[in-house]
Amino acid sequence: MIVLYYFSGTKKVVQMKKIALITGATSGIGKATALTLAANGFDLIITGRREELLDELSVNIRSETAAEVITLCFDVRALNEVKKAIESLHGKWENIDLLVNNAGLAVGLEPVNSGVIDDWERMIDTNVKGLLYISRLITPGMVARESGHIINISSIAAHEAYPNGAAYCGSKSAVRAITKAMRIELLPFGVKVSSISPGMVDTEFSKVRFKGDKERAANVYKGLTPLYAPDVAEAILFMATRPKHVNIDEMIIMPTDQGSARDFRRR
Ligand code: NDP
Ligand code: 8X3
Repeated sequence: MIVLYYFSGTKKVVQMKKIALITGATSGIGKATALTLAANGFDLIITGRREELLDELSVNIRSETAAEVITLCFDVRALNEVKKAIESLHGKWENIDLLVNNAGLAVGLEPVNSGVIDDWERMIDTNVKGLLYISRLITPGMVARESGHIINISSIAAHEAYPNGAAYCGSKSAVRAITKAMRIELLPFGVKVSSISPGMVDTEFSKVRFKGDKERAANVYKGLTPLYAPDVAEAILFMATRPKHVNIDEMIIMPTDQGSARDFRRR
């Protein structure tokens, strides 16, 4: 909010639009969150590795909403790329109000005795280190302004470890622990930190987990109704629009057809 005083003595309060930076906005939950936040008054910085999808999304957002949007193309695992991208922000775009740490993935589904080490590195580097890199670069501004909100996308896998998912479950448990530590670290500065843990969401997630095997990916959602990305985006919008004195620390959101990480109602 800024307050303008005119020579006439009148005072005008101008509500500035909030700025949200969303990682992993090229697909799934991140893309739906971008569309939802844009439709609800946020200006956006959308990020991801696939530049053409970022460009496509920014065109859609501009044509469908009044939101201003800029794109930043980088890999969250590459600290130098993350730094360059965040340092390229100028003017109002430096003042990020909401950071949605969403970029992430599962790769492979194997037990620890035969798992692929490169898969583990991709998950830990993206889901854990990438989230920390972005947070390291964006939180100083929030601390200086004594305001801001970070929403980390965790998973039901952080709450219930399952077999063949040691690295993914571990990475999402790390996100949950990081969220709690960050909340306490940023408490003196009035910066909110939340996490949301979805169950099964039908996105590109399973295609990535099964390394492009479309049939195996489709089987995950067979016979049940999973969550869809806009369901999670709406929950993120709810978290992001609570009054200043309210923080949703943690939210678990599941499909009605899913009772736990491993229990499903399939018909
Ligand atoms: P998608 O695969 O549809 O989207 C993942 C997004 O992350 C893409 O935009 C991708 O963009 C981005 N991304 C992945 N790796 C990188 C990287 N190295 N650098 C930058 N961006 C990256 O999956 P979801 O939308 O489902 O996943 C979003 C988040 O939700 C993840 O953190 C996931 O773990 C979590 N989640 C998903 C659930 C599900 O069942 N789908 C359930 C619980 C949590 P690009 O490829 O363009 O870089
Ligand atoms: C994605 C959901 O159950 O495959 O985080 O871990 S699950």
